[in-house]
Amino acid sequence: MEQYSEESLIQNKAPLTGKFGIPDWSTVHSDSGGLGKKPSNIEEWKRSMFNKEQIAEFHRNGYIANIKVLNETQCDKLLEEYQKVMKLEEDSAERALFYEYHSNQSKDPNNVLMHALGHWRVSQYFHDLVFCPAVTVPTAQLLSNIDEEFCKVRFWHDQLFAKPAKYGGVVAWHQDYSYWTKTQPMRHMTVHIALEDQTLENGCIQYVPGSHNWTRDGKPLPVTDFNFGDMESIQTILTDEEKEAFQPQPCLMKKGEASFHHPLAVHGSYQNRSDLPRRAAVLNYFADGVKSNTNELALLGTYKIAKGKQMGGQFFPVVFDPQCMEWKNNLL
Ligand SMILES: O=C(O)CCC(=O)C(=O)O
Ligand SMILES: [Fe+2]
Repeated sequence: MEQYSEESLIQNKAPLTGKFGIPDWSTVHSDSGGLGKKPSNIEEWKRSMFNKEQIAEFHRNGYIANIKVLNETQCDKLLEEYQKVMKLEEDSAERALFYEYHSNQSKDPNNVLMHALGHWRVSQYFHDLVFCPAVTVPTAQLLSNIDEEFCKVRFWHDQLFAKPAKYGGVVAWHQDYSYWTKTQPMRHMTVHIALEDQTLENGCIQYVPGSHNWTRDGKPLPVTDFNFGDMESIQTILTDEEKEAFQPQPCLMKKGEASFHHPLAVHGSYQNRSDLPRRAAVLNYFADGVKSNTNELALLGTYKIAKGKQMGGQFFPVVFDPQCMEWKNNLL
């Protein structure tokens, strides 16, 4: 059952205490300023917009990479939070707020992948990242319909992918929407932020250009490995034509750069054999109007949204609204 109205959460400036007795940042539906000042005029907002060429590149390849979204200080603040998140005890109140938490999703000690969802609820900085204009403004452009420049965007969920030094594991080739059976239609977006430089040695993210057109009866490719551990398992379900077109492009992103990808863009990453960790912060969004496709929970620890009802409420805040007074007045 929904406890708070969206209106009250938009006004709310400090996190309310939830049932586990600690502040829950999902009760704040705006940037709290933890990562820096919000844009105060249209020129500042516009700095985050993609140009026509960038939008065309995204639609052609299914992704666009090397977009600077965070500065050094912001990355360092988030990395500090990362350290805290990695150290949380299994029975802590904080861990109870996560949607998922895998210390090593592969279970193989030589192939370690820490993967978590829901940290925006426990960390002010990860919360504020969800509302970052450098991420939300291009997302509103890329998800918009043909007849509009921007659409209203909601947050779906966040993810951390951390590969420790030397034993860091792979993320097997996948399409994100193969895992997202609980929300439709497919108007989703992923933003993958490198919190430290990504290289071939530390397992940078890689994309298969054009693979956002690969479907099966209009649906995504089936999941071949729920734990992301078997890198090449996708090959077992590709057509000969897809196998031929399977030419991954590594994205050598600098600390603070991001890639934006289509929900069907095939991507993955190899092991981290370097002497330093490789950590990424991932944000997932959908266009306002996306509906629940299940009567079950979309994410553990949230509220049920009946099948056919629009996704929204405490856990799926609006992060960009082209109709919001601030944006509209400034555009006039
Ligand atoms: O960290 C990685 O290499 C994989 C991330 C991923 O699957 C994503 O950003 O959607
Ligand atoms: Fe992914």
